[in-house]
Amino acid sequence: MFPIKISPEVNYALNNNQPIVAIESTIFAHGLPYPANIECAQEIKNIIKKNGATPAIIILDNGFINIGCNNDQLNKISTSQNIEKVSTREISTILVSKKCGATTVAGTIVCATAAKINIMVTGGIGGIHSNFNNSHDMSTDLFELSRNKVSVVCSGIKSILDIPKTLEHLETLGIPIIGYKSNIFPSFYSSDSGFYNTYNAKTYDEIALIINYHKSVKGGIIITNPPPEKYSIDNNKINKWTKIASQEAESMNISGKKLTPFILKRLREMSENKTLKTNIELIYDNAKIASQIAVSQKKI
Ligand code: PSU
Ligand code: MN
Repeated sequence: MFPIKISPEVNYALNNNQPIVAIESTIFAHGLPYPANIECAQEIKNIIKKNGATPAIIILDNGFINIGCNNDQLNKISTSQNIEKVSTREISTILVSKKCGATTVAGTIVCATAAKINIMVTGGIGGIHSNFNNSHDMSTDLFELSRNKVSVVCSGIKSILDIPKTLEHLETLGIPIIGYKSNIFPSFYSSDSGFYNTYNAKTYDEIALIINYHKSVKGGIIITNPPPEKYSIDNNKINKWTKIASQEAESMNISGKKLTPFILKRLREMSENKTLKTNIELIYDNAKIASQIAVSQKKI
């Protein structure tokens, strides 16, 4: 059993059967720069509250999983340089070492499950890298989605990943990919990818019912939401910048956990901060959708 601290706000919601939305914290620790990260975190919490649910940012700190971190902890993960990225296999060791860690989608799913929260929000989930055949690099996010009943609202997968390979694997794992009012599987910064969701849901109630029926199966569902049209960036531009950044990373020997932060930083620079704006706006929209689905779930 994990040592868990639940914030009074989240505890109240759990005890009163109120909707709760878990929030991945790697976005703030490793995805967005300071001070955009901390502003984004506060705004996500506001959006979730405005839409009738209780927000729970999940982090690891001083030997505990914190479900609903406080402002000091949020400040720490947003400003400190040495916050660990916590996926499934890091959870127990980071707890024992009492270090501070931000959870990935996989880490958030595991912690949310332990706290009986069944929906979470993020920007983009992990998936399969294009060089999978050589590297075998596939995110634990897919695996945790397949064995926990936590649904994830996102705008697709990280922009550097291989969409068709990831979609194939999600099919193998039996994970439904439900678009909210959309047929198209988004490619994070862009509302189009040339690939499709498995279902286009017209209402939040419909998605809540899908989640309810899917309880009979081990595993969660993915709910995709494209970035708001106003902030969507042309896919060709993103692909071009990503290619340049990947080549730079290779020539600088940047790989593993350092790769995504490096590429995101270069995309920000090459796009003159457009990717940053899109990243933030899509998370806000995903937070709204996750809260509305969480509210709908309580009506069933
Ligand atoms: N999307 C991004 N940047 C990120 C991530 C997603 O644009 O840093 C993080 C998320 O926390 C996701 C994780 O769960 O990367 C997946 O990492 P890995 O491939 O190491 O499992
Ligand atoms: Mn990986």
